[in-house]
Amino acid sequence: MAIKATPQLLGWVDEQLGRGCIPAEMIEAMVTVGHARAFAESVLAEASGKRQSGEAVVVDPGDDERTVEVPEPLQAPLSSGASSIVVDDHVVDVLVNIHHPRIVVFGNLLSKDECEELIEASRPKLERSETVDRESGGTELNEARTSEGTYFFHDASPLLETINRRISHATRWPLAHGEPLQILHYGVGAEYQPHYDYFSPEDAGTAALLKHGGQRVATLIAYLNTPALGGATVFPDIGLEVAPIQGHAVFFAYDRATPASRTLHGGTPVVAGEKWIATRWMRESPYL
Ligand code: PD2
Ligand code: ZN
Repeated sequence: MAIKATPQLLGWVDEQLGRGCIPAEMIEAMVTVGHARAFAESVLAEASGKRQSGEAVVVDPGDDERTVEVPEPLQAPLSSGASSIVVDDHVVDVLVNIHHPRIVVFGNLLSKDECEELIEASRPKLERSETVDRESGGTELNEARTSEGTYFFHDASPLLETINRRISHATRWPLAHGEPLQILHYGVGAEYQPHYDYFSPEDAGTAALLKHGGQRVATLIAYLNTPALGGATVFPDIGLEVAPIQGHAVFFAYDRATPASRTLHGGTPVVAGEKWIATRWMRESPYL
């Protein structure tokens, strides 16, 4: 089945054509950002056809393609801004900054002591992880997620308050929009197969999940230890692998709940040792 261009992409091509841009250069631009050449050519043909026939390109996205405001962690791009930011008196490094999709890899977001304290607080509470049941909006056991985990509310302890406040300030997204901090523990062979973190508009259970703060718009995964081997976080759509290093974190945002967000991501199997992470999912509105 042919892939359909999003209204945004068609609108962009239409706008560029209106400005007199050269079609071959626009195809190259689309290929550079990751579109297949055949797809880029078909988008160009569709937009040109509409222009020639006088048909307006409708840029207004349908409900499924609705875009929302998302956190923007950095005030300036790395090329002109600083490679570290000060968050609550804590110097955090900005190691990688990707614009489309929006991904930032932070170094030293958490200290070694904070990571170890979080792990020790979690150990007695661990239970086999579940995933969202797409039909009911509840949770279920799933072979795609073979970790064990637990969660903490914002104010569970002074440590939790400090960490959640730092994540809120580093991502410039309100504290109240964060879900409880999830702690995950993976043993050898455990993994989290590629998935999207947003709730799919097609799933029957989504309406119930959206009642608590609306759609998820961003994720921050902090690494609480450095696995001996394996356990990278991968983004297959863009060929990115993030090394799990104690104290570092990967942030990514999704302004639409569709694969066009290009935020498919997974945790690869741990090959040796173990992996501990803390995940903060962020909602568009206060999480209640
Ligand atoms: O452990 C990871 O690397 C991972 C990968 C994908 C965690 C999550 N998703 C998550 O917590 O959403
Ligand atoms: Zn995830």
